[in-house]
Amino acid sequence: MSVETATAAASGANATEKFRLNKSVGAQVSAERVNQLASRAIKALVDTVTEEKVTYDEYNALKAWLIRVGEDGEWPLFLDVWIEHAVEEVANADREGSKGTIEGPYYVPGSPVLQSPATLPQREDEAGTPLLFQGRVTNVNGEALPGAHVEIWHADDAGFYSQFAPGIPEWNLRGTVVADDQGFYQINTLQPAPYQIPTDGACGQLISAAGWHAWRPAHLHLKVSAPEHQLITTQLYFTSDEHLSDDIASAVKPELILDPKPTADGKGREVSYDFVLAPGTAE
Ligand code: MBD
Ligand code: FE
Repeated sequence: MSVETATAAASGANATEKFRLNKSVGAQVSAERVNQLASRAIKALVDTVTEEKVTYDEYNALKAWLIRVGEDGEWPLFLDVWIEHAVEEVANADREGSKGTIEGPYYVPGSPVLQSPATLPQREDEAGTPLLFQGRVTNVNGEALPGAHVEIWHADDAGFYSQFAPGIPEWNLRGTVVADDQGFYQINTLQPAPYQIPTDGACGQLISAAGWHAWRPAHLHLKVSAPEHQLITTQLYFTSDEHLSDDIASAVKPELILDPKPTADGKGREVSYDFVLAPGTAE
């Protein structure tokens, strides 16, 4: 058996492959709209060159770096870390109900369906502090949404995601939890670790060349949905995490910070969070 290590190229290749598989490009975009957006984006780069007097050395460094982003499969990572937060804010600016934030590159649809109260799939010796995460899913009038789906995925205690880092069981720390007939959900899992985006690929190269850091605060990813309601894609963070105020992905919002308390048995932590879904269709 070969010993696999978590490389940027491997996790980037997985993220690129999953994107191709799961996110088919939907609506056609009109020539008018493509012209508007492409012209504006190119102009932003051209203005940067002109105003900053970019040299040929710098231009070639950019070219080499862009080629490497593709080779490392890091376009999903690059876009989700530096651009998606703005797309999410535009998309959900007028939506009622709970706040959302970015999906990021590591979502996989079709995780095991588990009735609440549920325990997420995990290894026998899964490391980490137990976390009981629970709450209620309602509509904007506070009425229960029985059978709502609380899809959750998160990194393990070492900061790795199943299906993107090697050697982790397929659905580890991923599940689709079905709320009970009063909209309550209860999920037993483990405290995720703060997450450092891969440092050995093109994105890591940019981060170190610019003197930035690669950290995201520890987080749970969620998609919460119910029939005839708008699906919410969100993340939840943990109070006193040192990266709440400097998330590399700019995806923290004050409404998304949990403050778990020790459980009665002293072995883990528990926290409640309610989701409010706006009327509408899934996406
Ligand atoms: C992550 O886990 C993540 O959530 C985002 C947005 C980017 C990279 C890794
Ligand atoms: Fe993440």
